[in-house]
Amino acid sequence: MSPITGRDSRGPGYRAGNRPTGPALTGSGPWTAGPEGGILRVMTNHTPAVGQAPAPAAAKPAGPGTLITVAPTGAESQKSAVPALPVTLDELVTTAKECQAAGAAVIHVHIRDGQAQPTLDLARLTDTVAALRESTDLIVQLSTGGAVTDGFEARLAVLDAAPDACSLTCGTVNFGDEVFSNPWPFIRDLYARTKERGVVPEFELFDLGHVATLDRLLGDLGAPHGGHVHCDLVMGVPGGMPGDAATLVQAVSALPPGATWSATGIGRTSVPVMLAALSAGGHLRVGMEDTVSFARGRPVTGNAELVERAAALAELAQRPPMRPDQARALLGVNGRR
Ligand code: KMH
Ligand code: ZN
Repeated sequence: MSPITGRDSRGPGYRAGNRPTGPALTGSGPWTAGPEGGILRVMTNHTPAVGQAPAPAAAKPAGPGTLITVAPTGAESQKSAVPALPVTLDELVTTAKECQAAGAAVIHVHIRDGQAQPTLDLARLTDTVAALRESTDLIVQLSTGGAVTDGFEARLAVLDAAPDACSLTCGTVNFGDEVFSNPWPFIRDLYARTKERGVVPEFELFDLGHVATLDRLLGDLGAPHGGHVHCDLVMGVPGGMPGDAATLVQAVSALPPGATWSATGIGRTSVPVMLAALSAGGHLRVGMEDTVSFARGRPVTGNAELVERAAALAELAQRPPMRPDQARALLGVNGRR
């Protein structure tokens, strides 16, 4: 994901009229807000006393396998500048098959229109979900973040394409010269809709403050569909948390008990974040949404080589890539609908 787009992207403020009309959901599960949990606990973890080590990681250590998510396209890079970027449905399906063979279990999907520009067109999204299901076993996770120019109503409507899973970003963040807008009412409505529709959310955390919002969300509305909390630390966005090992350890220590997590580093933070995540017991996200350089001065030739590198490092860490069925069990993703 390169947040340098040059497009005018001042997002609209969240309007009450955008809200879905589903029933209010009451909190349940271990995330009830209160003195022992919720925001207070997170704030405590964020601010160790001077000279004191950070609290030990509360999130669940990864099991024997590594969940690899591929984010092949994103909404920021232009096909004209990055010819290897998959932008058509055929290119996306080809990449998806290659990435599954290389060790990916989840695909995080942004789509493009006929001019290779980002779109949230529902018919295209629905066709994309069907095509990926037809050709791969990957868990299909649609982006609800879209592009910084996308409105809240269109981002909520992504769930109408009935994916297995979706991203759910837990707060607003500066995004290069732009703003990726995620106000609380939108987050809450999106989360409620995931529960109504039976879509498993992945909580995307671009900054440490987003963890407090995740705690608030779980406290207010209870556990996600599938019953398991899985987060993705998106690190190194200009305006978000930096992509380094110290920040990763801090963020992981603040996650809700029992949560699993992956991490992705944007641009040149890709490899350091991957190594830090593996050593801290986390899972991995890689792909051309997040980096278009394989190494300094060497453009990525395709998503599969990023997945291959992640899989090789996971093997080295003695936590080999999970198969899609193992990932479904971990994340609580139902069988095919
Ligand atoms: N394209 C970014 C503005 C997501 O997919 O949920 C948002 C993003 C996060 O990529
Ligand atoms: Zn994305």
